[in-house]
Amino acid sequence: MQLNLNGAWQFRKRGEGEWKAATVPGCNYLDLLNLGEIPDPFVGTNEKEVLWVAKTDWEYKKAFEVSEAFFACDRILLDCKMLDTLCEVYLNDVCVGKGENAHLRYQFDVKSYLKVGENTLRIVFYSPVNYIAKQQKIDACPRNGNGLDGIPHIRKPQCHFGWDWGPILPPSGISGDIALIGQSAAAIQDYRILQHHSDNRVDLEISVTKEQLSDTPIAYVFKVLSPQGERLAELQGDFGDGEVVSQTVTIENPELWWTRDLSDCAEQPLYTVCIELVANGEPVDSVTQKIGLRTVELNREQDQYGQNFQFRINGVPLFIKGANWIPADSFINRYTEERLEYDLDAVKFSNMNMLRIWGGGYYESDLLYEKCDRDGILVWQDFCFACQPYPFYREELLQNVQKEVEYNVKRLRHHASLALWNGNNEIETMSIAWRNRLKLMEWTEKFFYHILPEWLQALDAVTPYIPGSPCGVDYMKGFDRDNVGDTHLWAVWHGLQPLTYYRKRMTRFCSEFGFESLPDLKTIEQYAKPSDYSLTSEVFTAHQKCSSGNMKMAYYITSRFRLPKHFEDYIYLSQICQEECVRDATEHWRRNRGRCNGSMYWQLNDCWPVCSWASMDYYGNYKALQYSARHFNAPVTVSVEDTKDSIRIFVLNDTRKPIESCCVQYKLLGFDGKVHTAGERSSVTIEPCSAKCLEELPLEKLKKHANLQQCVLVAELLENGKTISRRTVLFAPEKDLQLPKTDIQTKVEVKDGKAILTLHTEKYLRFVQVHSKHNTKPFSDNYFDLLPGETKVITQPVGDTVTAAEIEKDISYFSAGDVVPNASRLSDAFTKAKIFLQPINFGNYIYYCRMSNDLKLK
Ligand code: BMA
Repeated sequence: MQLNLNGAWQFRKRGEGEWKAATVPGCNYLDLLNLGEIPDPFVGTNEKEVLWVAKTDWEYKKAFEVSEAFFACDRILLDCKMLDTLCEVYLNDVCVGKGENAHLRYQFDVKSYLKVGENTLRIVFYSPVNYIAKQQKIDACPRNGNGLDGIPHIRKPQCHFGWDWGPILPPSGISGDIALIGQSAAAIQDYRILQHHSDNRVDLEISVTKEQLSDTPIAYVFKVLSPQGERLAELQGDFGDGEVVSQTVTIENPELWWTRDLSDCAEQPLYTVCIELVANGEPVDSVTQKIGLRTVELNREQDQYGQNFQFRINGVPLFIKGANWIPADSFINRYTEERLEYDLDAVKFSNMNMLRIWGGGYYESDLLYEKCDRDGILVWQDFCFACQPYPFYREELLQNVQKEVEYNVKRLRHHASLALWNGNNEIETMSIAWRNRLKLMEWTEKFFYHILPEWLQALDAVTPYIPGSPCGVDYMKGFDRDNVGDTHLWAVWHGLQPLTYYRKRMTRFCSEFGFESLPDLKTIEQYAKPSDYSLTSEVFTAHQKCSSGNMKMAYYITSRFRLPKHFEDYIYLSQICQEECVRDATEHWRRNRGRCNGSMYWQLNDCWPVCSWASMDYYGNYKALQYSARHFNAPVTVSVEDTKDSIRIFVLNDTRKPIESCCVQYKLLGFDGKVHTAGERSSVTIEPCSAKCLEELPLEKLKKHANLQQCVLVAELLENGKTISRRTVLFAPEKDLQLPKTDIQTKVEVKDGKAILTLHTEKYLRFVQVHSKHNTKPFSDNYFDLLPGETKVITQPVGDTVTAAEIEKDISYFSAGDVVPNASRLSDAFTKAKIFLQPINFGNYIYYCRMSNDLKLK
């Protein structure tokens, strides 16, 4: 029996003023915004104006009726899926419980406080900002470079308090579903489904633990359904005197679950397991769990390069292609299922097989993992600790965290997508700042290397665990090394190293690296006025949270392009640099597959409109990187390694099938379309899960055919005579070339809700951007090179009411040859030097140079 308590509530400042309309699930900021009592924090510099909200205590209340029938239940729970965060819960003015952890589901036993008829629930939330400030005075944690100090004192997404891409907007409120649940006879306290894989069969060991609520004897029913919904097994029996029962169901010829790149199916097969408790022939509690049949391992064996870091699904080694995920909105309650699908569409569009749910945010919603199960996307799940040491020596914190771990591990452990538990984000890396605080150092080791894995062993011994990311071989040993563990490579960007830096890094697995860019103009228009359009304006600085971030974009742009005259071109160029940075690194690691096993860039998404590392901005506009990832992450793709001496053409195959009679063609093409030289390699077999170099072209030889400054090298992978993948390489930075200006003949049609754009050019065009002024939906491709004489068709969802003429007006075309320089080359060099010499940048540069000196663990 359930009574849903979501919906209309009332709220006010604690003990003050009139009650006003609120919505649950929700939060104080959203309620105030709905009432028009605060300006939109995402616009202009409003973020600063609304901090008072987080410095205030709030209370929420709701009156509701409870019928007499409810009281026939043996137990009535007030079920709160998320209380954010520090709160007291009053039912009919009696305090029935407290909340102190937003990562935890609270269930309070309230039968004795309820009455038939009207009841009132009131929840008082205490200011998270005041709380952490107070706790800091009692026990100061090291300063937080990313936002407010003292965040380790509260169990709430740490990025709520500001991050180097996120605003300081820590909400309070009833942020998850809330309901009364009436239970009778018995309830499921815990259940477990373990898989034992052997030749062409999987044994499912299903167990359930009950909690007895009355004297009634309890029976159980287990059902297993195939992915198509047929009943494969049904088992039933009595609990007898025990609290736990366990049964095994065998599945012959199992349909295995794979990641997207290892499977031919758009959706993965999921079996259903239903567990039911029965009293007097009536079901009293049940759970339905979807599972995917698969094994997952993190192979960390010693090998010729050191110690491996390689995920395996059903024994098949993977190259991980993915991105880091942050909370999708500063106010998560307005994040809808539709938006989640949209974001996961971007993940699929970009051919990713893993998402890392980063530890400064949430353990995400059930929906996210369910959809990843469906789509064959693995999840690397951080525990929610990031960048700071936590005072685990405080018993209250440890107990609080233990409940959080138990709840979330039980909630997520059955997901086919779950591939890894990671203790934390970057606590060891950052510890340089608090190395003298021995107690913090000791407890960081104790917690992540001993306490947490011991808890985990009892809850989920199946999913691999690492103590932190990046990790080495032991506490504070090897987390920045290439021969062990995973790495976060920030020498490019934070350390101002050149983009080519990654080519020197043969990391076993890169779980973070990235490059910032500006969001789409449509997004900028939401928060800034044209008068703010400058990287140094107050509004732009407020929407850039990384110190010196806007200047760093300019710094890197100068390495390949001229600094532009028009502000809009900064958007374009920053996105191109970002795309090139991540593409080049990922391809490098894929070419070295086996030794390098993964590339997950920082970061997929944004929680508000901002200049950041995201490949898709807050409003869902794909940046150049999101498009490019579709190609560089494609399971089968061509890749070019260009060095100062040669061009090497590779084919990368991440599928389980060999590519038989693979054909690669290359040509050296003048910008005007003249073919200076060409060649082909065919009938080569590329083994499954491998990378192979098919051709090496010495530059000396190419130079004999043409002036390389006026040429592009095109490498293509063909299947049945059709190009399925293409790479283009220039022989000098764009700023030193005479790139043709955009001159495209276009044809626009609308069919089945899609715009079909046919583009044709007579000259070589570099990084063609097709931009819509109003439509956020992604094009089928974008930021591509067009070859002389080429015709390319791309599509974009537009709906049924738009005409071709309207689309023609809405869309513009731009390419690298169109960038107008702002000033002289000397002035660009001067700007670059000035940025480099800023103390924060120069300091970081030195730090990262030293970090990168010795990349091997001795
Ligand atoms: C990584 C992350 C985040 C941060 C990002 C960019 O280290 O773990 O903490 O936002 O870098 O600096």
